[in-house]
Amino acid sequence: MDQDLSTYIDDHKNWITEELKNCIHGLEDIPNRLKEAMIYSIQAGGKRIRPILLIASCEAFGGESKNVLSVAMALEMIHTYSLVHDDLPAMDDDDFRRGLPTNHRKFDEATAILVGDGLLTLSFEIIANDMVLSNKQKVYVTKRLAECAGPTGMVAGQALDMYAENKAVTLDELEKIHHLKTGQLLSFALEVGAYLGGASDSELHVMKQCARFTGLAFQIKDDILDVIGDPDKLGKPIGSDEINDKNTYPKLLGLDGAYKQNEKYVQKAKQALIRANIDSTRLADLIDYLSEREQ
Ligand code: GRG
Repeated sequence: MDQDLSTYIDDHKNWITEELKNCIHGLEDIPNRLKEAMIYSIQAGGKRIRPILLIASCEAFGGESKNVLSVAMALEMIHTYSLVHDDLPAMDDDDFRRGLPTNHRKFDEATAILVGDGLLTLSFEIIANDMVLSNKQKVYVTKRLAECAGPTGMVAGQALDMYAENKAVTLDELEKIHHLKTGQLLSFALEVGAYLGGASDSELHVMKQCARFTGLAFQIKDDILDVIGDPDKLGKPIGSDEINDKNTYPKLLGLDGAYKQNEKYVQKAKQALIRANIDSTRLADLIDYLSEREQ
């Protein structure tokens, strides 16, 4: 990876992580165990790609990173909540996340549920308390965050994904699931970053297209990494006893087909950036990084 991009990612990752930790450390009147469990998942690693995309998108339209810090943190809190809940026994029932015991394994199931609830609500609180955003900006950000994360966004995607388990889905159905489940928070990052950076309505329209293709490319790469890590997941029939029952791009398209689809969406996302007519080198590099990442 280009040294400049690598430094940009590392610097922002460290900054966001510090601010998230400080935010939760600073909460008063919160039960110790809940605080400890929230900090555990917030600092357990993670690429921080959503806040970094939000900041880069804001900067591409002339905005400053410090002005969108609370929104970037709110977005990462919601992402973290979704992972903590996704790992629960009632959902994916995972023992490890980011190389560490999942929240409910380290603490307990009820605490992990409350960690997710706490992070979700805290995200809206920090936007409401932000001293830099105007009230108009707060309303826009809150509305889009609720839409992207809620029951017509990420939560809908998670529900559709669960209900599709053990069933064969078409490519269109799979894209819908991923567009909602993974794509919505990534879309929020690119769209709302642009909005807060001062993008016009037509620029926002183009950034939404860029966001859609970026989200799909990200998910396809996630599926590819999953299969590369465990080739048994490729090609076994849905419903087979031997394998997990997830629908993935490599399962529908084959590994080569999934790589090609990923590349197609990366190109479409970058073409949208060109149409936005901004200095988008950083964003284009980040989109490449997402599709080339190894974890
Ligand atoms: C529980 C409401 C609810 C939603 C969960 C996003 C999600 C919805 C579940 C996660 C399942 C999953 C592993 C999806 C694949 C794509 C994805 C979101 C991967 C994790 O995101 P990264 O790679 O994670 O940004 P890090 O660890 O880097 O933060």
